[in-house]
Amino acid sequence: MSDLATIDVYFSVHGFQEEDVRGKTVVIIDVLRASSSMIQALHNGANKVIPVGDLAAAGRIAQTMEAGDFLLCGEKDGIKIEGYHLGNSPLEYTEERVKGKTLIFNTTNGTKAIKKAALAKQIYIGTFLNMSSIVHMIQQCSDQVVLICSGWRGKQSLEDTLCAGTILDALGAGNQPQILKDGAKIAFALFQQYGDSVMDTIFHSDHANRLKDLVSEDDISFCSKLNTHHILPVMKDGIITFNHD
Ligand code: 3SL
Repeated sequence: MSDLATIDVYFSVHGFQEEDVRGKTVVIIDVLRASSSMIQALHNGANKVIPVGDLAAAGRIAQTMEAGDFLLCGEKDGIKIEGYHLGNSPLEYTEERVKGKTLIFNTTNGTKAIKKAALAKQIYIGTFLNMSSIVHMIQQCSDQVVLICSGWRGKQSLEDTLCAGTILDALGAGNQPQILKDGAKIAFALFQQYGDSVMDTIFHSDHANRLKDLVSEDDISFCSKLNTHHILPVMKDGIITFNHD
């Protein structure tokens, strides 16, 4: 990063205004589970991901495509949306299901955070899964960087903030980087508290508790793994594809 660039962390979709990210490089974090599912889908050969903010937008895009070329994907309150092909479990996004397909993705918080960050110069998708690719990108970046935690319905969430803190720890090689704004200092402090027990902390988070009766525990373990996917999903013109790190 350049000496003048800074890193900040915003804690939920409601925690920033569209203008706050204008011209900046943004990483959208939704550990449970939208970012993790998108990363897994692209890793398994999905052609592209089109994030949308609501049902109507998803329907409009689907109407412009050939049946068989796309999958409608996503959840409302953790549950697969009626009539959709796939929900929001990363474990559903197997090569057999997604290879060569366009995924139209609609989720409660994650895709809304992506859409709200539209004025950013660059938008990347990050989680624990592709942490090293995100860290590498930030190290090369000369822009102001913002890590946007998707949170839950306008509130902060432990797993997203811990993910942001883990990125900051990796950037500082174990020390607090010099260039942090207050939000980033808070995320780094959270990492210092919980960084030694990421999976256990996520299992005891409010979001994991909410999902407990709806999804398999395997989803939570999958999303808590570090550096399993060496890809860097990036959004251009509303479409997410990826570069290999
Ligand atoms: O809010 C979202 O975008 C989802 O990732 C939430 S859930 O894990 O599917 O409940």
